[in-house]
Formats: sequence, structure tokens, C-alpha cells
Amino acid sequence: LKNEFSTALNEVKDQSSLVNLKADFLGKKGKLNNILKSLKDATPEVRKTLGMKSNQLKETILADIEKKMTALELFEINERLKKNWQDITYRSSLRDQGLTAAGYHPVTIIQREIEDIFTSMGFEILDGPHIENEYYNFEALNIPDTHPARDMQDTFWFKDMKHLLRTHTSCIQARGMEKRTPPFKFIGPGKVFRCEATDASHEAAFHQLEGMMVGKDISVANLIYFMKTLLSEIFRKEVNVRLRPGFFPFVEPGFELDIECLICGGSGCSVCKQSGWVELLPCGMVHPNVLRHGNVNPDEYNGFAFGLGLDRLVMMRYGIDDIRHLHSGNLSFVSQFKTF
Ligand code: FA5
Repeated sequence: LKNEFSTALNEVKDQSSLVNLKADFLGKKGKLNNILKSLKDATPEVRKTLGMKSNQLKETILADIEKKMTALELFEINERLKKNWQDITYRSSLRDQGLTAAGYHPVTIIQREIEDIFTSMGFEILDGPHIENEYYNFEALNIPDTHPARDMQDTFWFKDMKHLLRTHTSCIQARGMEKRTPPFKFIGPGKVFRCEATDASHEAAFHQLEGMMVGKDISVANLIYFMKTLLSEIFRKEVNVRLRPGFFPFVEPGFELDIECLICGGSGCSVCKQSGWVELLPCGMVHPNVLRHGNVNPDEYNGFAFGLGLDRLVMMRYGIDDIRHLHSGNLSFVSQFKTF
């Protein structure tokens, strides 16, 4: 019976035949039971030995069937995979099936372009946590506890009143400085959060791109050079900008670099609040207290920093007249910016 089983097992090619084979040998009316039934007239000794042997055989058959079942399952999965195999990196195959390839979000497209511009000028790219503590968001940036500037940015605080969702990417300055010795220069793009009402140019979650350069004898002229390079590379055409004094506790002097609104051409619209100008790129020379917090000696080194409003830059570049489109999740909106 053992040999008979082995031959039959070798011929089994799929799971259902295996189930049948099992019934054939071990089922109620199966071959093994038939032998056991025929033992009822045998002597007690014969019954005992044959009984033991048939139990052993039953165990062997069960083990073999289990092994074969696992092998068949694997085989069948592999066969199915071979038939349904699809190269999802092969775009035209997706297009053939009516599926369109994904694209980058416009904020990502512009962020990558800016990263390329700055890395080509020797800047590093840094990241930082969205959940910050109040030291890096305020204290290290020369905004002590009682300073009214804390109210300039409406903050989402955690219950412990020690942690918060970062209100600007300037925390990346504070963290970046700690781990470096001058000279250094880096940018830090990312999401920031403010408890603000939304309108055509304001969101509660938006993107900024921080920049910082620290070294010897850095001047406002250096700062303006980098800002101009950034804008001319992004727009590839003359854009009207204006520089005016701006107050931020972490820079001195501080500036606001505004761009003439490209949605209305400067005549006034909801994005520029009828002013013809959009606040885009605040910047300035790093305050000595900020350098000190970053273990940089302000008598030896100085530097500049800027905090670009990335969503607004994207709006100006593509002529988007409401920031809320960017976060709408509307596929027909974002698919206009496909890069491939
Ligand atoms: C800051 O956040 C400073 N940390 C920038 C800075 C960095 C100054 C380094 C000096 C040196 P401000 O709050 O103005 O500054 O925001 C910077 C830019 O982010 C604005 O010019 C604007 O373009 C953008 N921005 C601000 N609030 C919003 C908002 N609610 N929605 C969309 N964009 C915003």
C-alpha cells in the first residue's frame, strides 16, 4: 500500500487531486480502512502488529500529503504571479490600460528646483521635525517667553504647552547651527502650521523654505545676490520686487522682499489684497543672539537668513489665484502640473 501511495502521489499535479488522493487512502471507505476492517477475523497478534504498522503508514501518508500540499500551493501562487505579472514602472503599459501616470505636486516641483539651485551653489539641504519644542521655535530665535513676537504667529500648542506644531522653518536654522562650525550654508524646506483663518493667500498648513549662510564678513549685498539668483532662476524673466524694512526678532536688520503680484499684474486682486504686492521672502542679517544660541561667536562670524513662502511662490510662478487649490486634493487641478 505504501508503494502504491508513493506512485499515486508522484502523479498528483494539483491541490484538488491531492484532496481526492487523501480520501482514497485515508477516508472512511479508503484503502487503509479497508485493510483495518479485514483484520477483524485475524488473530490478536496479527491484529496488533498490523494495527501498529497501519498507524505508522497513516502518519507517513499524512506527512507526505502535507508536504505536497505546501509545494503545490507555492507552485500555484508562482504560476498565478507569472500570468498576472505587470511592470508598473513601464508607463506605456499603464497607459494602455487607461491608467495615467502620477506626477509631482506643484509645491514639490518648485521645491526640487530651488533645492537644485542652492545645492549647485554649495548649500546643504536640512530637515527638521514638524512637532517642535518652544526652544527651537522661539527661544533660540531670540523670542523669549514674554516677547510680543510670539503672538505674531498664531501657534498650535500641545496640551503640555511645551510642544507645538512649528510655525516657521526658522527652527531648522536653530537646529542646523548647533551641529556645524562656520562657515556653513544650508536651506531647509518643509511644512509649517499656524492657527489662522484661510483666504486666497493664507492657509493653516503651508510650506516655507528657510535659508542660512554663516561665515566671515557676510553682507546684505550677499543676501541680495542670493535672493536675486533664486528669483531669476525660478521665473526666468524679469519680475518686479521691492525691499522694505521688516521686523523679525531673529534678524537685524530685517527686510521684507515683496514680489509684484503676477496674478493681477499689480493692479490689485484677492491674492495681494488689492495692494499689487505679495509678501514672499522675508530675510535679514542673523541677530547676534541667535548666533550665540547656535554656539557661533558673533564677534567672529555673521550671516544672513531668509524664510521663503513656498506656496506663494508656486502661485506666482503658475498664476494660481487661490492658495486653497494647492491643498484641495483635487486631481484635475494637480494633474495640470505633471512633469512627465
Ligand atoms: C517667518 O515665518 C520668518 N520665520 C521668516 C524669516 C526667516 C525672516 C529668516 C527672516 C529670516 P512670516 O511669518 O512673514 O516670516 O512668513 C514667511 C512667509 O511665509 C511669508 O512671506 C509668506 O510668503 C508665507 N506665509 C506666511 N503666512 C502664511 C500663510 N498663512 N499661508 C501661506 N503662506 C504664508
